[in-house]
Amino acid sequence: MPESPQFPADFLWGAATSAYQIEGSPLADGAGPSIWHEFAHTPGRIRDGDTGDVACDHYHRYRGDVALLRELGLNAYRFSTSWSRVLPEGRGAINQRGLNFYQRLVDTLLEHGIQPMLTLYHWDLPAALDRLGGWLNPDSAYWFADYAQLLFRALDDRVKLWVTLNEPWVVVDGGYLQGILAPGRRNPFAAPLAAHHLLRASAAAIQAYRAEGRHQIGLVVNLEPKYPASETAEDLAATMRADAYWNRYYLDPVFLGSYPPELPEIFGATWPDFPAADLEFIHQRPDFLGVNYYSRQVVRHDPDDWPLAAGRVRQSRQTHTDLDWEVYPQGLTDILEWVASRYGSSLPLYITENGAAFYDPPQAEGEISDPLRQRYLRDHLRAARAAMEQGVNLRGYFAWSLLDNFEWAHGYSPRFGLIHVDYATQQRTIKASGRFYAEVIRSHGAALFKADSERT
Ligand code: IFM
Repeated sequence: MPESPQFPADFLWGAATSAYQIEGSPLADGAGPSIWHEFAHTPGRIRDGDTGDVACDHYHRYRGDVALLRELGLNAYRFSTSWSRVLPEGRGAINQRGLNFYQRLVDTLLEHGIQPMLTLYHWDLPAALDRLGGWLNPDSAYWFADYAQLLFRALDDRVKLWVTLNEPWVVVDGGYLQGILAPGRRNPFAAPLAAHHLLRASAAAIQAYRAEGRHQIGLVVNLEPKYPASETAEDLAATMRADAYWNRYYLDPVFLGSYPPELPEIFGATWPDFPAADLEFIHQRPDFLGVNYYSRQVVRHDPDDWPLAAGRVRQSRQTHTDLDWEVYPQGLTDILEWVASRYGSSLPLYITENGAAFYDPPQAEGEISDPLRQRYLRDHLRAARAAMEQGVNLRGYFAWSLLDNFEWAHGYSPRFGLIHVDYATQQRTIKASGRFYAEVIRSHGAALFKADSERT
């Protein structure tokens, strides 16, 4: 009997990666160093002293990796370009060999019938620009727009889905406020400025795209729904602060033209008085929004939590991943419905990342059984489908990640891949979750709703 499809025929079934996390060879063929190259080479910054020098060696193995995407039946692939591969100094002279790498990658994807979604910035700012202040320099918006325009001109004939920034929240919180990610600053005065210039940069790239691009450009944010631990006024207020900081900070200015009112309260004296003209400029509606979803937060007022006073209550009865992130599929339905209701139900949405770090070693026969990841995938895809049934305009899903890869300050120990990577040999092995995803794609989602015993 034919399986009844659960997702539209044009739904994008993808997987996501980013340049520094998989490519390796960060300085090859004339590329310049990025802040992540320098940060990873700073002793003590990354677990076990890991770096992205080799990573998954995707820079040399991309053809094989695209063949794996094809083998899984994916029709879309989200990747990022490394700014300093293309512009070693961040601006000025072009490194044609770096640009050629992305031309070859896109051509190979298209030869295999896989639609590229290209992210222009997934955290790896050219180190030369960081020396000029990085995202603290107001000119960073123009540097970014110029870099984006170079990529548009080179690839817009083949790339139909563009993303300006990946997760500006993480760039700012990890890189400028907490100092645990590149460039490693811990400065409450810097964070709101970096956030503001990132938003200006995204708007400048959207404006540049509107002038000459022919397809669609969007923004990708990481969202985490916030639920109060109790109904006390303190917990409810803490939940609102956490929601403003995590979820509305990078969306309200873009879609509504203003920052959430809680932010000046959170940042206190370090919150600048931003010019109204900047907010007008930032207020440019992208063609779509990418949502990265991993977990939720149950919030309790906690004066020791800086800067939000909004602590996380661990839910001991729930499964947690190797990074101690609670597995909570319902949160995906909730956050998608929230986005649609707050920013407009016609806005096309993609789940641009979703996945879990679980370590499952290869078995003797070379198989890799990863039941917790498989269940995570199944339950989150079901949650996505539930949101669609409530009217959410969801167009695609990208699993994080295609391959096990460099998980930033955690190094290589957390494994998110649908495909296992043996870092000593670079051998790739499709995990059981990857095979399951292939079956889901082949059946247009019907396999998600079969009882485990029915699946082949
Ligand atoms: O690996 C990261 C990715 O670079 C951005 N989003 C979250 C993933 C898992 O932490």
